[in-house]
Amino acid sequence: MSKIFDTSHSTSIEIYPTIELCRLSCGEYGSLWPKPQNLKFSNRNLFVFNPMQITIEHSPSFDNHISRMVIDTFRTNLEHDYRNCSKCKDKRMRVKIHTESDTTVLDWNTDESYSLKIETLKDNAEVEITSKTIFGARHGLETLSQLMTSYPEEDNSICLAVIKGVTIEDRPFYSHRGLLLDTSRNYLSIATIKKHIRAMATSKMNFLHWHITDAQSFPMETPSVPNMTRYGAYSPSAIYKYEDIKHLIQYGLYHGVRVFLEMDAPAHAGYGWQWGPEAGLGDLTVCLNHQPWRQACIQPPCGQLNPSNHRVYDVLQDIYADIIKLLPSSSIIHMGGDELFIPCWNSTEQIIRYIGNKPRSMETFLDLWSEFQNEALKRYDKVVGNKNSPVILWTSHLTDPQYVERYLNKDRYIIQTWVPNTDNLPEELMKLGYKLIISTKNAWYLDHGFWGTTEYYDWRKVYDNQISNNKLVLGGEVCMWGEYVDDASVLTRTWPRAAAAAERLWSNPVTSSNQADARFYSQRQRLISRGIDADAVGPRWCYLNEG
Ligand code: CP6
Repeated sequence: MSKIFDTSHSTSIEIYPTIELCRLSCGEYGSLWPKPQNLKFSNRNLFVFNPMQITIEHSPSFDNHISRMVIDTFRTNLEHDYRNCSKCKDKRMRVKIHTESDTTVLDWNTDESYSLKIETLKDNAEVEITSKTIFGARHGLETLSQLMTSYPEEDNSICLAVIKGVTIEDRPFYSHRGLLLDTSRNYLSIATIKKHIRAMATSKMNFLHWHITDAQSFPMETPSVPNMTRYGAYSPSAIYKYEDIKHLIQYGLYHGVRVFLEMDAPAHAGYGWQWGPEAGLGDLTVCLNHQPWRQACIQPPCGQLNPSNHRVYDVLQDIYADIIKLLPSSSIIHMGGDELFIPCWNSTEQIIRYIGNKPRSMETFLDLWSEFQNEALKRYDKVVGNKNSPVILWTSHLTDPQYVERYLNKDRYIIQTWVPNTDNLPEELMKLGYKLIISTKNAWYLDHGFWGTTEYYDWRKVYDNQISNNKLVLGGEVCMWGEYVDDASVLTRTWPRAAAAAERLWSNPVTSSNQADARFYSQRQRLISRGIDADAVGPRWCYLNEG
């Protein structure tokens, strides 16, 4: 196993003790992000103690590999350097964690609630964290770390300070609090993806939607089909090795983040699939590099899978089998399903022949698309070994309210909407009983504003995007499409704006972003102190003078 904790990221930042200390105890919610559902301070004063004197006790159900890594992260996040603080040598903190279950399954049914209590008597801060699952306990530790800050003494030794008395009862409003990263348009290094995971954990986000392949490149190593990366990776070093993906999925769990993969199909598939003819399997992908669409290669069709060639399903099955071996026991997959460009299939001779004498109408092509989706699902189920693991699909013509019931089983498919918040498609799909994940196109598309004519969404717009509180809405996702970002810019583009969505999804506040300024500045500082290159929120003056 490669090294999980890399402490090299702890940049030495300037510490502003007065500001930091005020942030802990000033304002209704201190510097907590996202704000908890219930919080009561019983003593807002600060207890200064020795970072070397933190003990953590836990129930046996919290004693597994993941829990140990969770505790390690907690320690890493306490931004002090373990230099003994002389003034408060004997002041200590004792943390007790009570966790009911030792399940390591993180999905939409996982209970992430926790309660946290701090009481301070003379030389001792007693902390109690109670939760149903280790994921709830992790949130409790995250909150605890946000109730602390480093405290430099005059002799240059560094102590910690914590709020003396507080009681918190907390649980997420939405169970899906996601971020989409796209590693096909531009490759992102494993180190960058890990930073995103750490940033997500800092804001209690829990689903990383890894849009790992698209038409432009196929960087996912699939041992059963080595041709995919051989033909599809930008370069031999721009490949996610099988073991790296496995490692990242684990790394996610240590941070309370479920990593799930999307291999987009049947559109958004091109590079990686070109080897069919040479291998005697015929065309697996069609329209790749075709005029006149090539110029518009940032959008499809730069390739779509060929539904008239049933060998496509054999390859899909092999890839699915590889993916499933990577996943934790419960499988969650995203099958894409967005932006099929019918003129591509309609201009491909073998597909026209396959359709035979059926009319070349919209409905005929939707039937063909649905045939593709059903067969892909069958192959997936075959390798999973059951027929009930959830599958996510984007909204498309297949999910039009007039067709959706004909094509997609609502007990099986979860639909991810990417329409603007003025569109009532989500409402219509809920009326039909579909579960949804919301990615509001005019608020939560974090790539916007850097290309085309679209607007940039500042953190207030991200924060103030209220979504339906219907039970069928599992939650939402902010999207960082990869056309115009790579390792050099993706973190600043994503953070801290994604954290604004995190509070929307965790707390679903009735207040607006205007009431969140001071805490949002703090959260950005916190990301920086944890080694995440989060963008500046505004002039530093605001950080020093607000709230
Ligand atoms: N890539 C994929 C994309 C987009 C989608 N799917 C996208 C479409 C329109 C805009 C932004 C992104 N780049 N695979 C749509 C879900 Cl404006």
